[in-house]
This record gives sequence, structure tokens and C-alpha cells, in this order.
Amino acid sequence: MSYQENNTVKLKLAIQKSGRLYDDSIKLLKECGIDVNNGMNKLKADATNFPLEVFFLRDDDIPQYVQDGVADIGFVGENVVYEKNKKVVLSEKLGFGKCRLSIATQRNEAYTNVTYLQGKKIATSYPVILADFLRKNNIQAEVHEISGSVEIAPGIGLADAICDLVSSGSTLFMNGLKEAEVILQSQAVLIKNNALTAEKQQLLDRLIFRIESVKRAKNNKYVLLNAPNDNLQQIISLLPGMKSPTVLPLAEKGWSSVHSVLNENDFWDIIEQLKSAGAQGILVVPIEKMII
Ligand code: PRT
Ligand code: ZN
Repeated sequence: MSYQENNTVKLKLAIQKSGRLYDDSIKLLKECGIDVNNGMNKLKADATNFPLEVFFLRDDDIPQYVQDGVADIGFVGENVVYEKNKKVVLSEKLGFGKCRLSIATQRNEAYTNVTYLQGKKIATSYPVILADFLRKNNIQAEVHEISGSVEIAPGIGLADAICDLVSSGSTLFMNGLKEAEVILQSQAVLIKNNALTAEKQQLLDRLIFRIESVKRAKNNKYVLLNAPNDNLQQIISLLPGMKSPTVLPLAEKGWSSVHSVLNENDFWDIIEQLKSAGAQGILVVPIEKMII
């Protein structure tokens, strides 16, 4: 940390103290070059390499702390942000903690559409998001708020359906339930207080710049391949690259080495086309950071 940073303002970040988002939150900071030392169950810790102070909290409390300015920013699930409905700004999707909030019914029930829920009892830890969904769909249902083990509610006769988070679907399966309706796709997001000082906003911009470089790198792969010169133009036209692909002559006559960057989403499609265009020895390498 530079002398100057040591004496200026620090950005206060709230992350989950323990639970599903903790490891990925710390990992993302690390990938941004920021180390956090949370030894001995501390409530807060100073980061090294960046003017950042980290608070460790229950995820449910993070939106309130950010709204009140006790923390300037927070990493928390979108599901919690919408459920708590605090006055905070949703600034950046973080790419981890992906899940969906879904309505599930007993597996043997015939569910065709949302009207099935008319007059039914639904157990959930997400009464705000659920009520909003029911209102928008003109469904009158009885919402039972319970704080944990929602998936057992239908089995013990407490409810006809549940509304809960799903990722692999195995919890629903093990409890004899089936996913009937996805009502929200969620992932961890960065939220911020809606009245940050210019100084804090500047620090946040620096942090977001790093986060975006890390995310971009994860979505892209570096590709190296050997191309026969006869088909070089066709192969180059398949490769977008950051500007355009790098082409270097190989020691073997008639061949070139081509280097480029491919987006994860188009990856397999393009690799197949490259192979049919005569590319050989295709190497695919992960990218650590990608600054554009
Ligand atoms: O103690 P604290 O209040 O901080 O933590 P918590 O127990 O409330 O939250 P935690 O750690 O369980 O989850 C934190 C966040 O992780 C959630 O708010 C979501 O944004 C995200 N997340 C991602 C999930 C899941 N995936 C998930 N699968 N949160 C919970 N689950 C649970 C779900 O509730 C269900 O019981 O996992 C079960 C379903 O998983 P599958 O894989 O069987 O479908
Ligand atoms: Zn929680």
C-alpha cells in the first residue's frame, strides 16, 4: 500500500461472513489483486494492496448496511437485494453464486401453468418476491413465510407448493418435488450506496475496472493454432481477436501460427469451423486478466 493510500479514504465493502458466497467473494478480490486476511472470525479486516475495508456480515443484512452507508458497497445475491428491497444501486453482476428462485410442487401433481397456484398454500423464505410474482399473475394464494428447510413443507402438509432457491435441483428431487416455475434468475451482484462521495466513487471505479477485467478473462480463451497458408484468409476470418488475430510464419514452409481470443459462448462452434478449414494443433489457454 502506498503512503498516500494509507492516509486517504477507504472503500467499505460488506461480504457474507460464511456461507455459499464467502469463498467466491474472497477469490474475486484476490483475482483483482486484493488480499483480505479474515483470521480469527473477525467482524472486519483491512485489505492489502487496495484502500478497502471488508465487513463480514450475514447476507440478509448486507442491503441494509449499504443503504445506511455503514458499508459503501456489498457483494450479495440478487435474490436478497430484491427481497430486502432497500434503497441501494445494483452496480455490477459478479458471475458467481448463480441460482434461480423457483416455485416447486409435489412431483405427482399435474402443473400446467401458473393458475394451478390459485387458492393454494405456498411456503417460502422469499415472501416479497413471491407476492410480487403472484400479484403480476393475478393469483390469490396463501403465502407461508418460513426461514429454513422450505423444501419439507409439502411433505409434512404445511403447504401445497414452495418457492425457494434452486441450483442443481437435487434438493427438490430428494424431497419429491419438481420445479414448476422459475420466477427469478439470480447471481451475486455488487450493490452500492446511492450517495457515494466522489472520492469513494473513484475507488469503486478502480475496483469495477479490475472486476470487469477478471470477468472478461473468464469468458474468453486464448487460442493458438497452425494454419496452412492456402487457407489462412478463411481461418483468420473465423477469428475475431481483440483487434485482429496475430499471424506468425512457422519454421515449416507453407504454414503459419495464428493467435487469437475466443468468447466462451462461440467457442465450440468456431473450433469446429477452424478444424474443417484445415487448422491443426489447436491449443486453448485460459486467460488470467483481459484489459481492453
Ligand atoms: O448465514 P447467512 O444468512 O449469511 O447465509 P444463508 O444461509 O442465508 O445463505 P447461503 O450461504 O445458503 O446462500 C447465500 C446465497 O447464495 C443465496 O442468497 C443465493 O444468492 C446464493 N445461492 C446459490 C444459493 C444457492 N445457490 C442454493 N442452492 N443459496 C441457497 N441455495 C440452497 C437452496 O435454498 C436449497 O436449500 O441450496 C438448496 C438447493 O440447492 P440444489 O443444488 O439442491 O438445487
Ligand atoms: Zn441469509
